[in-house]
Amino acid sequence: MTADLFEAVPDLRPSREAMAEGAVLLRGYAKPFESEVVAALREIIARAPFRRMFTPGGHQMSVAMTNCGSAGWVTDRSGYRYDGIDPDSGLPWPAMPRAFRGLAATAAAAGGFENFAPDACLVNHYAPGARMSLHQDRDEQDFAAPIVSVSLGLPAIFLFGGAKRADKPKRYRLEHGDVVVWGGPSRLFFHGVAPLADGEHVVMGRQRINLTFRKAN
Ligand code: MD3
Ligand code: FE
Repeated sequence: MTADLFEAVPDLRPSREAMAEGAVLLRGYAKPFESEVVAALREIIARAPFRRMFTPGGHQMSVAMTNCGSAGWVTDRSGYRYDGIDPDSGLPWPAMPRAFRGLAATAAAAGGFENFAPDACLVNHYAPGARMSLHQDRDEQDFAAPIVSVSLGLPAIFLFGGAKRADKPKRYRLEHGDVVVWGGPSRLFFHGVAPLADGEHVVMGRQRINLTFRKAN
């Protein structure tokens, strides 16, 4: 049985670490999905290239973004929102690949959230120096659904605060293949990413990519 094999070979047992109530870190969970996920990612980027969007305040983000799925997260001078159309091409965002859907749903279940069916995947691209300041994710309709994040490439320091902006963030190093499921009370916690340190990742090169699966609508 699979469960017995994991017991007998402790290095193969997926690790789970509670970060807060409803937040679970599954280190290396995405490794078995790596080749399919990276291949699907290449196709998405070919159809909907990364772009650095502008915040409503007029600042250009250091993180470059794209999306797949029926809804995509966008920001411009008029605000933050989900939109089914890529504003750069005027076309619908690429469909959510099967490999993405499968990884997100099995990880959510492993984190305690059955039947997670994301309609949006925001793909974040960090070059060395790129960062994401402390914020909440609150542009989605349904906060009962978790958010699942998959880290690829260079390691990053993830800043995980609390319900209030003033709550001192804890720091977590997120590496290639790590998956985090954020649900329950942690769903609306403040979080961010420290400036990416330079380096070279054997599979992904000089970058970090984060897949963020959400139920937007
Ligand atoms: C924690 N992205 O896209 S992982 C974002 O690594 C975002 O690119 C980061 O924050 C990144 O909004 C962090 C994803 C994440 C997403 C939602 C969360 C972490 C979260 C909601 C609550 C708490
Ligand atoms: Fe976020």
